[in-house]
Amino acid sequence: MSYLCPVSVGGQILNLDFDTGSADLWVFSTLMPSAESSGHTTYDPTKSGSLMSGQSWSIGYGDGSSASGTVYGDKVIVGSVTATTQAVEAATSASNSFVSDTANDGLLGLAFSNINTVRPQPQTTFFDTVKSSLAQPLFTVDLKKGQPGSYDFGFIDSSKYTGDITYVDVNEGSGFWQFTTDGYAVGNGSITSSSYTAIADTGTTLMYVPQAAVTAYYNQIPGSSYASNVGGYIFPCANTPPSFTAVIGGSIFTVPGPYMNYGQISNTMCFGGLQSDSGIGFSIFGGK
Ligand code: F41
Repeated sequence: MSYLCPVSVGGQILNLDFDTGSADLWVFSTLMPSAESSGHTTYDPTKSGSLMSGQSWSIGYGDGSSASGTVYGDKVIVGSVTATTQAVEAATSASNSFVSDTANDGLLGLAFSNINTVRPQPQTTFFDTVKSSLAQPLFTVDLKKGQPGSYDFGFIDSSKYTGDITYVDVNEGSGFWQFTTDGYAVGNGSITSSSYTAIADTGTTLMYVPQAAVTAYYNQIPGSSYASNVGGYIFPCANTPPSFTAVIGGSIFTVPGPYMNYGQISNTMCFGGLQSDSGIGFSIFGGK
């Protein structure tokens, strides 16, 4: 399940999925065949948009989904934050997983603008567009289990965290919120030092980490196994999985065991929230 936020796009309210793992703001639009847009709220660029002539976009995501279309300049409002002229990428086509998810009318990418897919002239993300107008040049994410979370633009709400904030260098040249992670632990076990590159991706549901960490994790769950028919590690739902800890910037971050159960996939088995990153090229700290 994704977290959706109502966003005003040219005065029309669409439900957009906020994604720190991509850098395009694209929307279902009246330019799509009705077979694709049916059930979605669509952006009509003729009402308020200014065509950015000659610009187009095409994006493919890590899960194999994709979308493409044309580009308009228009006003975008998120909560109390306004981008007077934002590149709004109006879809002419979207792949089936987007078409079938009628709760979701598009994406608002919060990765770095250097991976924006508009060509020939890449465009800035909503955050880069509004950054200079914010009280502080930052946004925060507070995700919850089983209830809506929140994104704040321009300020740090001290009621949303406890303790000290840990800072880590970000390799923004990658286009992602990418940083080095220094180790992991399973449950109450000791920390294994291990340096791996990871990204913080609110658009990805699960966590994908190096195979060694995944193997160590499922070794602690009796009856767990890799199930090729469902493409991931599964475990008996009767067992509460252990917590998973990552070492980042000298601090430890622990995902509680009950959060590591993605859901039931058969009478007795559940799909694990921790999966292997092999083939991706980096680890992904997802969780939505
Ligand atoms: C909507 C935008 C966010 N993506 C899904 C569609 C996230 C995504 O593609 N994540 C992802 C999933 C993966 C992966 C790499 C990235 O599964 C295996 O490798």
